[in-house]
Amino acid sequence: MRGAAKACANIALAKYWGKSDEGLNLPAVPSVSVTLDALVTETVVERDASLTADEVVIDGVRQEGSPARKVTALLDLVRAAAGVEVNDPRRFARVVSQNHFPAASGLASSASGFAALTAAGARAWDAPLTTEQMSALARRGSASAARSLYGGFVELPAGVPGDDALCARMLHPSDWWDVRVVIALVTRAPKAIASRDGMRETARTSPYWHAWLACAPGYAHAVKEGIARRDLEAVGATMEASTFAMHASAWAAVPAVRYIRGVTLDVLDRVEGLRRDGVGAWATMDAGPHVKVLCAGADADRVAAVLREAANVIDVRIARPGEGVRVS
Ligand code: 2P0
Repeated sequence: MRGAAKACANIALAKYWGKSDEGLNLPAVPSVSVTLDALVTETVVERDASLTADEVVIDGVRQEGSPARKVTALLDLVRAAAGVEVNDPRRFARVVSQNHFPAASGLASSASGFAALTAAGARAWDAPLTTEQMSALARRGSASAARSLYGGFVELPAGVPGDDALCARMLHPSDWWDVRVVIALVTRAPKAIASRDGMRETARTSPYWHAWLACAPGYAHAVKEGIARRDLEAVGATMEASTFAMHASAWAAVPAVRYIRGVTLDVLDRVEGLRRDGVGAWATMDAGPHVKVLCAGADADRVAAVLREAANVIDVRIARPGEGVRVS
């Protein structure tokens, strides 16, 4: 009757941007990520036959409208997998989800959120799902969530339209490589453009969309090879190339889809400065202005200290490769 799950967010080292099938939420390009132990979402799903709709509370706030509908849509997939009748009047549940994140938006909470929701829901309805099947279901909520079912270093291939079984897979466990991701939070403002809308507009209007599609598989391949060799310079440089190619394709949309703010550039200057000083540090940004810096475990404190000096950096956190979803 009740399932609880904890999932970590993840950061893409080779970026996902764009869909091959909007209905099934299939990515147009392969992506590679590292799961992060410092960004955790904890979700409880409790079936309650007295409810007349799913009740959704995220970070203490009752959700209505689109966020609640997205949760219900994912729970409908879990319920279907468990054999619950579509119109069963006793099918509803109470969902309580808490993000244990530093206080700022745009930090991949949809990845950890949908991963935890899928796993907690599967337990609540005793759905006989493998991790692969849960990853495929979580993907329907948010493609990056498919990766958060797994710990360590994770790949999500591009999806062939219609292939609803597409799931992520673990490449290497969390103890494979002693790297850190240093997260610099630069604003508390909510995200300007939902990534789903940003991707759609990039595909629809950007003259660089096809260039992005052509380049992205090469980035994913190079990142995978680099992780296998534990080659930080190769992974870091490719991650930056993937990041800037993704953002450039979005900037060229009409009107521009721009997540990078002035303070983002200031942090990027500091990361370049670290490299000039001989510290192996490489930056990435997702659908928001925050900067995440990949570096060796031994360099993380120095990188964090330099980022803390930047004006407008609100908070700096150091994350290690984290574990996959845990259910109780
Ligand atoms: C990623 N991002 O690979 C990329 C890089 C943002 C930039 O996955 O539409 O919330 O729900 O599948 O997973 C953010 O997009 O998008 C994302 P949907 P999602 O991490």
